[in-house]
Amino acid sequence: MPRSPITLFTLALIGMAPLGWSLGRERTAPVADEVVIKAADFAFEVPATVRPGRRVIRLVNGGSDLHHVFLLKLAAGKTMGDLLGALKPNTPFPAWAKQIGGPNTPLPGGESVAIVDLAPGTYVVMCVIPAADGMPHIMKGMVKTLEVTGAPVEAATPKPTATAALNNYGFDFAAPLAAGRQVIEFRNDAAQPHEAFLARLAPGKRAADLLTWLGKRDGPPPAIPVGGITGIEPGARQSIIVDLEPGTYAWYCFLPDVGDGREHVAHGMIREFTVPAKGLAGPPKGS
Ligand SMILES: [Cu+2]
Repeated sequence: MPRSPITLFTLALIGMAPLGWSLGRERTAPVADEVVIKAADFAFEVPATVRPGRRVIRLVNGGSDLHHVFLLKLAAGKTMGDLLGALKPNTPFPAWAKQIGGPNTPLPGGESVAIVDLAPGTYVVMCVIPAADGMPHIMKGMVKTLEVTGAPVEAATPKPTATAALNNYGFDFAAPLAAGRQVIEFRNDAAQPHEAFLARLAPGKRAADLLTWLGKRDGPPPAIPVGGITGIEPGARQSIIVDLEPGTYAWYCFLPDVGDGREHVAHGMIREFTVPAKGLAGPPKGS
C-alpha cells in the first residue's frame, strides 16, 4: 500500500462535536454539472460514466469515518485489478497510474469540492485513509473504477479567487486568503506529487499541534479537516471551492517523499494562516 496521505487520522476525530466550536461542515452552493461522489463506511457511489472536461467534483461523506477522493488515471489497457495487484506497502504507485487529485477530507457528514481536469480514460477512485483497525479504506472496499468518456462538458467553472504554488516543501500563496467563498487554484511546481490538506485549528492551537496530537492521540484533536486536494502530479493545476469562516487554519502535505519516504510535513510542508473577520483585514495602505 502507498502510505496514506493522512496516515494517522482516524476515529479520534469522530467525537468532536463537544468541542463547542464550528465544525466547518461546509456545503458550498452547487454549480452546474457537478460530478457527485458519495462516500460511506466503506464504499463509494460514483456515476457510471462521467463526461470529460474541467469538472466540479463534490465529495459527500455520508459515513461516520473520514473519507477522501484520491483519483488515479490509469494508462490505456490497465485496469483496477492491475492496480490492486500492483499496490505494495510503502511503495510508490506504478508509473502507469497518475495522481489526478480530487476533493480531500471533509468531516463526516460534510462535503468538499474540487475542480478537476478529467481527460477521457479509465480512473480509479479510492480512499486510502486508515480505519480504526489500521486498514486503509481501499482494502475495505473503497475503490471504484470511473470511466471518463463522451463529449466534453463545456460549462464554465468558477474562476480562481486565489492561487498557490506547491513546492518542495511549502505552500506559496500569492496573497492572503479572505473570509467567504474562495476558489483556490493550486499549481504543483515541484518534481514530485503534492497534496493540500486543509484543517481548521481549534482556538489557541497551532498547525504543529495537529502533528503532535497525531503521534499520541491524547485528548480532543486540535484541528478538524475541511477539504483541500489529494495528490497531483508535477505541473498539474487543480482548484478547490471552500467557504472560509474567520479563524486559524493550516495546510499540510502528508504524501511520502520520493527521496526518503518521509511525509512531506516532516520536511516542513505545513503552513498556518489566519482568515480575518470581514472588515478586519488591517489598516488601509498609507495609514
Ligand atoms: Cu475512506
